[in-house]
Amino acid sequence: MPSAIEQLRDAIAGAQTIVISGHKGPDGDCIGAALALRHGLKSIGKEVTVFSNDEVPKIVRFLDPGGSVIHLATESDAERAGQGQWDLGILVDVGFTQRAGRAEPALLSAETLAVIDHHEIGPEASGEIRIIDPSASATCFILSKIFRDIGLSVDKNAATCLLTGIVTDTGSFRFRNTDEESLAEASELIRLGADLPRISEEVWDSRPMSAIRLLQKAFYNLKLLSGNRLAVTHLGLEDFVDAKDEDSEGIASEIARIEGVLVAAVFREPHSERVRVSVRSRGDIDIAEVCRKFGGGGHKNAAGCTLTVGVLAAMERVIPELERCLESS
Ligand SMILES: [Mn+2]
Repeated sequence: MPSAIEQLRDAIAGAQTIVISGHKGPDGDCIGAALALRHGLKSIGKEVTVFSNDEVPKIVRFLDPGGSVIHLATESDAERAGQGQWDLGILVDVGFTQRAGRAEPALLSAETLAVIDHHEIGPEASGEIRIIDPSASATCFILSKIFRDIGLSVDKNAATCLLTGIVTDTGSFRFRNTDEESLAEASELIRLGADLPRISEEVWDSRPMSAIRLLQKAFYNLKLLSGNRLAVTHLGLEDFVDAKDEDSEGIASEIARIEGVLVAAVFREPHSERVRVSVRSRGDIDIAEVCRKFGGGGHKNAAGCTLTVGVLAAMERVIPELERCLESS
């Protein structure tokens, strides 16, 4: 029985057309992984298409100056994409095709589907080929480790894409998932030409004013609960008139920085009655479990969920669960 890595290597070797997508609400890891694969696959002559349910977030747009990621904005885009006959589909940074949103039909139309992910997803994950390692700091870390084994070579551009995923998912090597291996892999990627100063500049130090305004509002709405161990804030529909949801990226981590706070949650309603909740925790407090109760998921210390109610109703439902989680740990 060939290993999953061997299976993917063979599937790539045998494929001419390849479709790639990450999850809805793409982040640096998911876009970095998709574009690194695109670079590697194109350099060996494959026809590669990268789809995304949502636009590439601004912080990682520098990875795709040619705009190669195709944004599937409507259901008819999704349908058309699903008619392309792909030899191989690759889903990155998520375990279920459903979470690829409008890119799902394209992935499902592929003859073979591979999944590369670092989330805790269980045996019911999508794909015939699964390369899944929940202990990995980032999907880009996994990908970087296996890149050569699946028949691809890491050029400068691919190295920058891969390092971007590791940098964003580890918060520039500050989060608890930062391990010796991630640092070693990052070092190897820098040796291969990855541009770390550029990544840092684009990812952390190029925030649009609209994002700072959201942060301002989030701090204004900040409340400390459960004996100052739970920090909660919210952004309502009206706060997103001049801002996009991606502008609220990073607010949860910002709130979680407060001394003594063990759990931090941001509730935001960028679209009416669709509240996205981002939760961060410290130490052994597993907030992914709380998010799973609401149909979401993630990692022990960084997770999220979406509720189809207004922002205040979402807070009423989730906050007691977070308080319970704090009390029991
Ligand atoms: Mn990731």
